[in-house]
Amino acid sequence: MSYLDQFSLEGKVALVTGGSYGIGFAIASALARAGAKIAFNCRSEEHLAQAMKEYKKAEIIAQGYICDVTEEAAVLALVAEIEKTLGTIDILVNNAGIIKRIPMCDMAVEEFRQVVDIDLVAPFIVSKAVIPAMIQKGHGKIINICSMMSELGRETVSAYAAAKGGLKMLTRNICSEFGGANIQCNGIGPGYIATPQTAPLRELQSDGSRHPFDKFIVSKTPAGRWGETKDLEGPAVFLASDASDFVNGQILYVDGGILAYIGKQP
Ligand code: NAP
Ligand code: GCO
Ligand code: CA
Repeated sequence: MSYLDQFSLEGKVALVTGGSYGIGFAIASALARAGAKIAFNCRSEEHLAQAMKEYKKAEIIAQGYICDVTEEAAVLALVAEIEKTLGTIDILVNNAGIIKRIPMCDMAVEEFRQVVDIDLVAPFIVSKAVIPAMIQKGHGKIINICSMMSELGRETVSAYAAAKGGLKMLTRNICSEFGGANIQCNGIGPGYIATPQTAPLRELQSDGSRHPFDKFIVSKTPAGRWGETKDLEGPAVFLASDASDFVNGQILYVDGGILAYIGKQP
């Protein structure tokens, strides 16, 4: 037994929601490299096909499914299919999420509801679908992908911040309700990570200069840079592995120091 065996995911089955690109793809790839068998889902056939090519290129065997995480019947069918083909799910990463950047008083209720549906209600739906088998098995790991907006607000992201703040508390509640069944539920709170979701915040201006928000975030980050999806890989393997068996209900912020920093003097 090597000391590092506690980080191994050999023999484990992981479901990563929204694993077709971005943070979900990176986390699924990391869990696979640590030994887990991977299942992921997304909504778009095109994204699924592209993701399967990318996983193959990375020499990762992943099973991909079309499933909208807000549809409970589809989620239950997905979990049953994974249990049939790969085995019961040991590790769930609730990663699928969207953001709408709209000033609150201009935001339609339906738009607010859609963000909360995907970013908060869906982690409840998927967690509820996998927990009974985790209890049966005597162990389980749930990792909820939270956000800086689990702690901070900013203009135009009211629905997203409400959902991610709720996801922080859902994480703590799953810990409280199922810690006794040896289920550890923790969150990862990424800082500002370069993915399609944040691409609008990094778009070059018409004069070729950097987006003001890009400059703002780099000044607010002690690391002095945007995060990359690979920055989340080690934290995800840690929280998915035996190495974190006594860590429960925590949000691990992987933010380059943003939450600790008042910001560079102008
Ligand atoms: P992204 O690039 O937009 O990817 C989102 C993923 O979720 C895609 O695979 C998307 O695939 C899938 N998805 C969206 N809605 C879905 C639904 N209803 N059902 C199933 N799959 C769905 O986002 P990201 O930047 O990688 O972010 C991933 C997670 O990290 C999100 O929860 C986000 O809030 C969180 N986060 C991101 C950052 C950041 O800076 N990027 C920071 C903190 C937290 P389809 O479109 O094909 O469904
Ligand atoms: C935004 C960004 C953020 C990031 C992330 C930060 O518009 O402020 O999209 O919300 O996605 O959640 O942790
Ligand atoms: Ca364990």
